[in-house]
Amino acid sequence: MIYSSNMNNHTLFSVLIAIITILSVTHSTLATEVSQDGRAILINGERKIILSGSIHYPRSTPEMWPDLIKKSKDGGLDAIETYVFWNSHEPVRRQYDFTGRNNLIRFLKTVEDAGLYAILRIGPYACAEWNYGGFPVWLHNMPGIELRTNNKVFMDEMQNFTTLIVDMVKKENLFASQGGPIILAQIENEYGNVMAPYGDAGKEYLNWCAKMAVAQNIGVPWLMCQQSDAPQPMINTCNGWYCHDFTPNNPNVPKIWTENWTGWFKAWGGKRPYRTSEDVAYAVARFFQTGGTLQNYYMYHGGTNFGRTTGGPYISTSYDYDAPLDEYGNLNQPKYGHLKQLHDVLHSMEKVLTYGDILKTDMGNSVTVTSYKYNNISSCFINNDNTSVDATITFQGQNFTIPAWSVSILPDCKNEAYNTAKVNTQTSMKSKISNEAEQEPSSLSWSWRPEIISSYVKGGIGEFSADVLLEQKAVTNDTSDYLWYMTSVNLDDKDPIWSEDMSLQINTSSHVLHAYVNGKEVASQYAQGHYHFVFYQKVNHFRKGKNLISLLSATVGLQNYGPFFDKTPVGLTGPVKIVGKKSNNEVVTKDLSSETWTYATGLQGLDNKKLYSEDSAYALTWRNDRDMPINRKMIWYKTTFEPPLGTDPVVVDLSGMGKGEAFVNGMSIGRYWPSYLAGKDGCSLNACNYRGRYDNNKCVSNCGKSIQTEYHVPRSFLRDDVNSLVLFEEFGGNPTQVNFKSVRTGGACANAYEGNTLKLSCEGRYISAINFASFGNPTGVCGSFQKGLCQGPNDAKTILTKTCVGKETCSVDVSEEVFGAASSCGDEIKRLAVEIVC
Ligand SMILES: *[C@@H]1O[C@H](CO)[C@@H](O)[C@H](O)[C@H]1NC(C)=O
Ligand SMILES: *[C@@H]1O[C@H](CO)[C@@H](O)[C@H](O)[C@H]1NC(C)=O
Ligand SMILES: *[C@@H]1O[C@H](CO)[C@@H](O)[C@H](O)[C@H]1NC(C)=O
Ligand SMILES: *[C@@H]1O[C@H](CO)[C@@H](O)[C@H](O)[C@H]1NC(C)=O
Ligand SMILES: *[C@@H]1O[C@H](CO)[C@@H](O)[C@H](O)[C@H]1NC(C)=O
Ligand SMILES: *[C@@H]1O[C@H](CO)[C@@H](O)[C@H](O)[C@H]1NC(C)=O
Ligand SMILES: CC(=O)N[C@H]1CO[C@H](CO)[C@@H](O)[C@@H]1O
Repeated sequence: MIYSSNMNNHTLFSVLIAIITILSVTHSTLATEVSQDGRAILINGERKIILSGSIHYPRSTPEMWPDLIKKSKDGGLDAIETYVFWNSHEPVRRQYDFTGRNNLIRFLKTVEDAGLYAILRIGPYACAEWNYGGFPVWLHNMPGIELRTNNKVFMDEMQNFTTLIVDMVKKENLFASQGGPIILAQIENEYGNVMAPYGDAGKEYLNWCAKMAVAQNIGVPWLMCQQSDAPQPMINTCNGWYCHDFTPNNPNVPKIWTENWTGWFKAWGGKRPYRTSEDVAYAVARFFQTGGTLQNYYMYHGGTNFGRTTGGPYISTSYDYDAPLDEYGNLNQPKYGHLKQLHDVLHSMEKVLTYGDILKTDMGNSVTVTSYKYNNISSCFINNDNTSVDATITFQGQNFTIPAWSVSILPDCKNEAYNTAKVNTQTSMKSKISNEAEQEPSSLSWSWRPEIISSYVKGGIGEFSADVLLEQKAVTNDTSDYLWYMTSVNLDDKDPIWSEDMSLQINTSSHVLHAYVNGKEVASQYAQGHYHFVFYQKVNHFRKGKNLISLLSATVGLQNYGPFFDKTPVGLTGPVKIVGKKSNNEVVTKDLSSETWTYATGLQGLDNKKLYSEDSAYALTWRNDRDMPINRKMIWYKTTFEPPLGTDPVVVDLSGMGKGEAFVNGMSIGRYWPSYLAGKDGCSLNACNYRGRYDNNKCVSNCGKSIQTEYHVPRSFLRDDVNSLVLFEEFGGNPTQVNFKSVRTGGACANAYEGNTLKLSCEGRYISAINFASFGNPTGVCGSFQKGLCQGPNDAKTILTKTCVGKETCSVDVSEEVFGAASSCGDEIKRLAVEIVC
């Protein structure tokens, strides 16, 4: 293999030449050689700095891909990385889907057309908050299978799918060895984090993965992330919040960071996690300071979990991830711009970082100078890891101040080109504009119909029966979120449990459980973040004779992480009991777990009749009368709307709704659950302090609120004239507040340091006014800036008004030449604070 690490440079070179010769005979496009050594990935023999970002193709639309990828390139990325999502491509065994959002080849070609590299994580296990880790649930139900271990049934299926993907990609000449964009591929994923419980079988499986991958003969190196014992020639890589302390398991492979988490995902009922730009930049700069040469942002664009693709349980439909590009593909400023500046500086130092000699000097108190020397070039990083105290150090006769928890980069070891804590990029504020086409939410007119459940709750009619409680995935293959469990029980007043005070007690691994007795609703409960809960509810209407108990179990995304995550049960795990309390307080229970249970998969309207579908045969069964039910369970609502004008991204605000699934023109835009509010405590009123180690609980907002009231409706789902919105409401809601909005930049703020050029932009609109501008030591935060004690003599507001108002973008040098000498500021580094209105 060309990337075998035990070859010397000379052999490597000859092998490469041989391969290029072979390839150039078969293909007209010129092959790109990808190899590696202890410092970096080499492209055509040259060591490279590679900045990559994750974009998962099914989380946006093919119409969005060119713009997302162009913005990634403009943001200074060299490569786009994606998983391959097995369950989207092979929903039924040997029946494939590579259309629309699943068009992997079109996505890779879009990356190629933009002139970027691609990193293909075939997995096929995908650790991405994706339903069931990307495994099709039919796989789980194959006889004799064990997932992610030395099991022939599983390995045959994994090899079959991996080979299918590799063959498709090869056929289109997309590997770099064929002249295509893919420079690296990945097999398995973070298996090292979970391997121990699998014992020897896990180790055997890992070795098999490596052999199977190598045999695919793709001509570019394979990665295994979080795998300290990755067999050669797999390159093991690091994932995490920080990776500067990581060392690969082989001195001849470079230090690669495959997942640098730019933020974190959101969960229903949870608070909103975010990660500051200062801290992401700090983590990246520390990685390159300590010899890293390839790193990937997880995510660069998070996007949307359309349909039922989200993992779980309880992961939200928005997968925004606080990434540099927001859910809709807009720039998330200042993160995008602050990282772009870092990328530009790192690229400018590519040669010295990949070929230079490294010298580390400890300056004490958590300050280190790392200098890189190559020929006559010297470049330096100075980091201050102290979490509270800024450091002033003297280095090569010059004084430098390094703010706490920051890295300064000096491409010539003399002048600071970048400091991770000094954000010179504007902070954009998104405003949501109501739909001009529909003036008021109340102008949407709704029709409705009930979901028909009577055959289950009154008739107990299902598809088959069994004398046990069955696990939900085993019955449904996850073809629906819903499974009915129904049983009959005879009661009379001689029954020991018969009493005035009878309850249902159900141990369940359902994510949501709705209970009905004798056709009448009892209650709906859910687990609140856990995988298992006990449903408990008093039932006043048990009767003498036959009683029908109908339990509807719902999933909200299947478990996708952890050892044996695939075996996490869902559905009624039992026991199911009737609990009777006698007047003397004696408690008697009747266990129904081994009664005869009748099963029915799915809901009639949702899964059989597909009432959301544009060409549903049931179009005439909707009612337009004035008696539209509000806050009632199991109701369908439907309306038509004209889309907001323009090209800005569109969202539908589902405030007032309970829980369910939403469809636009027959396409699912995902599950919704705006009624589930986050806990009230834990949000700080102050901005998050970026200093100190980050984790996903450190910076949260949105306490006491819904994690997601707005749902992305991709423009490509919409027609110019009339569109339909259909809501399946499971818990009860009121659609009269539902409305469509477009998302645009409403304004921006900046607080840039002297010596920088500040770029201001309304991202496609015009700057209409300058609300505030001051050069000196202004105080306050965006929205409440105030002039400081010192400032330049020229009126900053007038200067900015002249330069910027009426333009889409403008640039201004933050300097005394422009704003006048602010000598009263003394030694303090001067800043320009600006607030613009779009
Ligand atoms: C589920 O998948 C298994 C294994 O592929 C298959 O045998 C079974 O028929 C499927 N069941 C349903 C309900 O689709
Ligand atoms: C996958 O398995 C099917 C049989 O189920 C076989 O026809 C097909 O050739 C296999 N594909 C690959 C790429 O091995
Ligand atoms: C380094 O050397 C090269 C060639 O000798 C020269 O062109 C270049 O200007 C020098 N750079 C610096 C920073 O001295
Ligand atoms: C930061 O520096 C201060 C002052 O030198 C010192 O007291 C403190 O222990 C340091 N803290 C950390 C976390 O490095
Ligand atoms: C650096 O700082 C020290 C201590 O504050 C001071 O004595 C020295 O003059 C400074 N050097 C330069 C070049 O400014
Ligand atoms: C059912 O849940 C109760 C309450 O959490 C627990 O005490 C009991 O052990 C559970 N029973 C089973 C069989 O899981
Ligand atoms: C999945 C995983 O590796 N998580 C780790 C990521 O890094 C953070 C902090 O470095 C750890 O706390 C997580 O366990």
